Amino acid sequence: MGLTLTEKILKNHLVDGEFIKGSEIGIKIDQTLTQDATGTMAYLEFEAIGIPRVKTERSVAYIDHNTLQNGFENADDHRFIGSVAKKHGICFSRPGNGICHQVHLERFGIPGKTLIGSDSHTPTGGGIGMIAIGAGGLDVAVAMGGGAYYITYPKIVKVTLTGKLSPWVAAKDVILEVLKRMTVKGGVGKVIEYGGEGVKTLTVPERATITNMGAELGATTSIFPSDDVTLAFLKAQNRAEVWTELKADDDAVYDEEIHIDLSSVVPMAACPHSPDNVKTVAEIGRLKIDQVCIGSCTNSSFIDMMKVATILKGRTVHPSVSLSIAPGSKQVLNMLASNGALADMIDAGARILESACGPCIGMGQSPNSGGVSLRTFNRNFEGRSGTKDGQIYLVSPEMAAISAIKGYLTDPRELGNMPEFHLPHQFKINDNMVEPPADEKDMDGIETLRGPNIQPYPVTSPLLDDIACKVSLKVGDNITTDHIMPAGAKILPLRSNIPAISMHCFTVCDEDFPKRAKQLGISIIVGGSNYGQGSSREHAALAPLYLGIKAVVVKSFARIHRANLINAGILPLTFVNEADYDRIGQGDDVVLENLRADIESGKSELTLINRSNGEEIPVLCELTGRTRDIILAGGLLDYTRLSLTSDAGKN
Ligand code: MIC
Ligand code: SF4
Repeated sequence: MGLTLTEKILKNHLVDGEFIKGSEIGIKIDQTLTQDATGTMAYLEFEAIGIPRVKTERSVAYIDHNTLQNGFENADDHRFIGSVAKKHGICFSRPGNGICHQVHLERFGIPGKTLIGSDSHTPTGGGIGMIAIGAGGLDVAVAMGGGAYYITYPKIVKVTLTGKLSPWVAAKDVILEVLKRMTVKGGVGKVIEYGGEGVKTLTVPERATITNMGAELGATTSIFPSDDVTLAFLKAQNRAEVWTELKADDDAVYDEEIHIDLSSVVPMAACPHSPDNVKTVAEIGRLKIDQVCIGSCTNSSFIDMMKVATILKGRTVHPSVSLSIAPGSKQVLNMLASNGALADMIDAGARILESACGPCIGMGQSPNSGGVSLRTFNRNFEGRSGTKDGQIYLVSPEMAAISAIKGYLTDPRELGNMPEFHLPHQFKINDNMVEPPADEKDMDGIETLRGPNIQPYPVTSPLLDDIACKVSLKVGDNITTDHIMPAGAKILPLRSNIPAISMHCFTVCDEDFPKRAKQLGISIIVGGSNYGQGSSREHAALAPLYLGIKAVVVKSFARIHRANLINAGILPLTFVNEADYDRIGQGDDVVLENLRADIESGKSELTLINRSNGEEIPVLCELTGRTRDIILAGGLLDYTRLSLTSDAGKN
C-alpha cells in the first residue's frame, strides 16, 4: 500500500510510538520558530531546561507581534530574545524583517523537513512541502533542546484540486470554501493534504495562504507537494539546492476525501465572528464598510501586494474608508519600493504599516465603534480587533482593495480583465536583518538582557491526591484562546509577566473571573465544545495555572490548547455524556477523589462529584504514558527537569 505525503515525512522523523491512527507519536524536529509574543516565555523555559545550545538544524526567533513600543516592555522583550538567541545558537530576525511565517517561507523553509513554531499559523510552511505544526512555547523549548515533539497520529484528508481559479478569484477563496465545508472544528486530529492537477496552477505563496488558514480548521497541519512550482519559488529565493521532489504515492490511502474544482470557486468572505461563517458576496449583499486592512501572515506576499497595488493604481480610497497595508516582510516591502508599486499604494491613500502582524493581533488600527472592517487576515473572533463590537469580515486582497475604493463590499470580478501576475524570477535578497548566533566558543561570554517586566515561569506543583474546589467559571462552545487570554496592544506587553497578564484572563467573558479565581485558591473551569480554538498562546494555560485552575472539564478541546494545559499541569477532562454539561454550574462545589492514585494506575474514566446537587458525573481523562507522567509531575517543565536529572543519575 502506498503512502501519503504526510506519512512519508512523518515516517522519516518517527522517534517514538507506532503508526496507529489516534495513538501518540514522537517526531524529530528539524527546525523551530518563535515569535516575540510567545518567544520570551519559550526562551525562559528553554533556559530553565538548562541545555546550552539548540540541537535543531535551524531555529529562528522572530520579532513581529509586539512591535508597538508604548512603554519599555516590548523593547525589553526584543532585547532579551535577541540576546538569548545569540547565546544559544538561534538566528534572530530583527524587528522590521517581517512576519515570522512569511519570512520563514522565503528564507528558511525546506521541503520534507519538520518545523514546529510557537504560533498556530506555523502550517504556512506546508505551502513549501514541510510538516509544519503550531505548538506551545514549552514544546518548542523542548524541541530546541533536542526532544521529540508529540502529536496524535493524524487522520489524513485529501483535498483534490482540479481546474484553475477564475480571474480575480483567490487562494483565500479556496480556503474559505474548505472552511465552509469543514467548519472550525472539522480539522481536529487531521492533516489536510492537497493534491490533484489543480495544485500545479497555484504558486507557493497561494499554497501558503491555504495551509496558513488551515489552522482555522483546527487541523494539525496542511501540506502541499513539493514540485516544479516549489522549485521555481526556491530558485527565485536563491535556495534551489534545498529542493527535493515530494508527493504522495498514487495508491496512497486517505481517511477522507474532498474535491474542489478551482474553476467553480467564487469570491467569498468569512462574516463576523468566525472564520467558518462563510458567505458569497451576493449572499451578503451591499455592505457599507469603514475600514480595510491588508496584510498578515495569510495574505502579505509579493504577489498579493502586486495585485493590490494594481487595483489601487490611479484610484483613491473611498472617503469613508481607512485603508492600511502591511507588506509581510522586508523583502516584499523592498521590492514594492523598488518597482514603484508602493508609490501606487501611497498615492491612492493607503496607510502603510511596518512589516509585522499589526492590526491582525490588535496592535493598532482598531475599527470605529460598530465599524465594518474587511481584512485579509485569518481570524475574526469577537473583540480581537480591539473594538468589542467591530464587525470583521475576512476576504482576499483583491476583494479588500477594490472594496476600499468603492466604499462597500465588492466582488473583485467587477474589475473585468485581469492582468497576468507572475512570481518574480528573482526575489530581492538581503538577509542583513537576520543576526546569526555567536560561535559556540564565545557563547559563555554573552549576557542575557532581562528587563524588569520579565517574570519567571509560574510555580507548579505535582498533581494533588484529591481536588475539592468550586467551579470558578462556566463558558459555552467555541471558546477561543482570545477569550481566555486576550491580546491587543494593551495586554500583549504583559506576555513575559504571568502574574500581571493573568489579571486579564477571561475578562472578555467575565470581568471578575481573575479576582474570583485567585480568592478561591484552587478551582476548575467548565466549557463546551472546541474549547481553546485559535492561537497557540500557552498563556491561555499559564494564566489559569497561576490563578489556581486545576482542571478544565469540557465537551471537547482544540488540539494545541489541550497540549498546553497538559504542559502546564492542568488536567484536561471531557464529559463522557455531553448532556452532563447541564448538570454542573458556576459556583458549584465539586470533588475528584483519589485523583492521583487513579491517574497513576492509568484509569481514564473518573467521577466528578457535584456536591452542590449530589450528581455524579463521569468524565474522561485520556492520557498516554508520557502525558500521564507530565500531569503527575506538575507539567512538562518539571517532567523534563525530572527526566534530565534521572538521566544524569544514570551516568
Ligand atoms: C494569533 O494569530 O492569534 C497569534 C497572535 O499569532 C497567536 C500567537 C500568540 O497568541 O502569541 C497564534 O496564532 O498562535
Ligand atoms: Fe501574526 Fe496575525 Fe499571523 Fe498571528 S495570524 S502570526 S498575529 S499575522
